[in-house]
Amino acid sequence: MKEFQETLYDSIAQCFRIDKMYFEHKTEHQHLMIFHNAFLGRVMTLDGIVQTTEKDEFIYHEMMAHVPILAHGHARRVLIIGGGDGAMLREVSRHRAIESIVMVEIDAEVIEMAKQHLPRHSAGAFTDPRLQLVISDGMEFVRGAESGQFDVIISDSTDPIGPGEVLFSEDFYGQCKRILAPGGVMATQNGVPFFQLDELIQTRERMGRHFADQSFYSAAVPTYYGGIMAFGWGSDDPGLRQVDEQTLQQRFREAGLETRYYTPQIHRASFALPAWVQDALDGYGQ
Ligand code: AG3
Repeated sequence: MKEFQETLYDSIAQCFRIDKMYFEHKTEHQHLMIFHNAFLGRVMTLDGIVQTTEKDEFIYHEMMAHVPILAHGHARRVLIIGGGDGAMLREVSRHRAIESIVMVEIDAEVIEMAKQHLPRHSAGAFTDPRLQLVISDGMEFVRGAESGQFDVIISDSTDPIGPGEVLFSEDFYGQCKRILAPGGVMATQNGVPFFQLDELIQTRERMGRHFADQSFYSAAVPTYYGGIMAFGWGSDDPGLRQVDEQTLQQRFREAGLETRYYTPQIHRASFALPAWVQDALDGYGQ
């Protein structure tokens, strides 16, 4: 029996049975694997870390796309950093009112292989005429981008190891803030606090230096082992985090979205952090 054992943490690991291997290759940037697991469906890993599975990807992608977009309320221009599997793009493109989507992925091979072996993730979204796909380092892209041009930025990154590390730097958050329009918001993948508390605190400090309102929201994604995953939140408008349920309900209905995890109630509740997480953050930044 073949198995994949994740190498994310030192003292503990999760293990998946590989029922069929679709693809395994060292790309220009990272080690990419796509395999089938009888329970999870297709699973994609990068550098030994589970990125996404067919069974639970909806939780992560719905929460990272719909929470910032519906909190914003009139987002027209969205930037996705990373997200090579195409599922973030799929969720963003479901918002008909969005006029342009720029997606910046460092690894062209991840996109190609995901289109081929993980087609349900993008579900055709790569042909969306509103999409401008850029193959580039996210950090370089934001450095070179014009100020004030995006309403929402979603950083769908790997963990801060390897090519994803710069996407957790203070410079990255500062550049994102610069290229957001007034009233804009950025959301980031920030790991599982139970195992990655230092990264949470670090993001609080680094992101908090650039945004008037820095916070986190969360969701439990089963294959990101260890309980809730934290999503970073940065905006200069503290009101975006406090949009009431009725307003969200109305925006949600108007957008005509059908979701499996996201609801306006979940949206509101996801900003409530467990006391031990809140305590760990207190005293750092905001
Ligand atoms: N990227 C986030 C993977 C995070 C895994 N980290 C962890 N378990 N701590 C997902 C990319 C999906 N589009």
